[in-house]
Amino acid sequence: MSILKLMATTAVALGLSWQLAAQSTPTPPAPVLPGVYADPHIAVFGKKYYLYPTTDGSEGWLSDHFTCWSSKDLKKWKLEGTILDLKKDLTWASNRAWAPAIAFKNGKYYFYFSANTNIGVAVADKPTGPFKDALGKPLISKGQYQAQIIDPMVLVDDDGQAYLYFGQGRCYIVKLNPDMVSFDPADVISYKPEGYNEGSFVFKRNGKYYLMWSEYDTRDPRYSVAYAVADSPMGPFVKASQNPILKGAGLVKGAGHHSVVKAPKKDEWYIAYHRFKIPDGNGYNRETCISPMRFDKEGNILPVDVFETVK
Ligand code: FUB
Repeated sequence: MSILKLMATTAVALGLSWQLAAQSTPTPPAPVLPGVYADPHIAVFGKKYYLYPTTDGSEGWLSDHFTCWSSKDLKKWKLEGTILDLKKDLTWASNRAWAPAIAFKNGKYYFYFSANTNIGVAVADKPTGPFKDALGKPLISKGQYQAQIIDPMVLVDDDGQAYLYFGQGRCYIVKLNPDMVSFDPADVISYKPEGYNEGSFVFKRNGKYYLMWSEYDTRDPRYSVAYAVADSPMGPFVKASQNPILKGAGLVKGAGHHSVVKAPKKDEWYIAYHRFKIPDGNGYNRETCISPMRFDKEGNILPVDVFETVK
């Protein structure tokens, strides 16, 4: 075969295989929130679900406020408005409003958030706010621990004890005091499972505590979610052998920084996460999606299908 003929045959073969690959890649579902929102923290209070995301759309994630969204079915989401405006509501930080988390205790809603790489806490009587800065200063300040002070998560256990998880680069864990806005620094422990980067999230199922986190950088298409399990909220956690449980596929890139919710009165679980916006997204333009999350009989989390939506 002449060189020219070989080149032509190879080009046809490559073209065909590209076409086949394009045809076999499923179309990604639409995001659940309109626009660019990331780090979604999902929760259920009563019969309503709530989402608390980071607002994307600027290089360096310079957003200065947090919004809240509500839904009865996890599919249609209503914007409840701005629930915390750093410029108006804080005296100690004015931007980089990132990765919040919500917790409910003693009739109050506690909103933990990253602001200019400190962690703060605000309190409200309703999940939709308005939230008021509880301390007038950060709960944890930049430089206080050997991690970037971002990405808080609070688990309130069945006995009412609350646990705070936070940190990028390393996961710190501590019991919160009953007031939900303080802790004993002497009780802080840290944990860095292989691959851990940021975005920790914890939930309890059948007496086991699942600590989940995101691996790689959020601007990396390989961004993904892994988990470890323990018998106690402070560990020791053992990383599951089947990881990651959430990652991009086909046109879905950078799927991560997630949270998990259980449907009331059912063993039905959903994972909220962000991915690069489709089309033309990147680590600063991400969008929020929700997919079902399932377990096997042993309680291992099964890989999430990023093309599956809530039925
Ligand atoms: O959204 C800003 C930052 O990007 C978050 O704090 C990280 O977890 C990453 O998702």
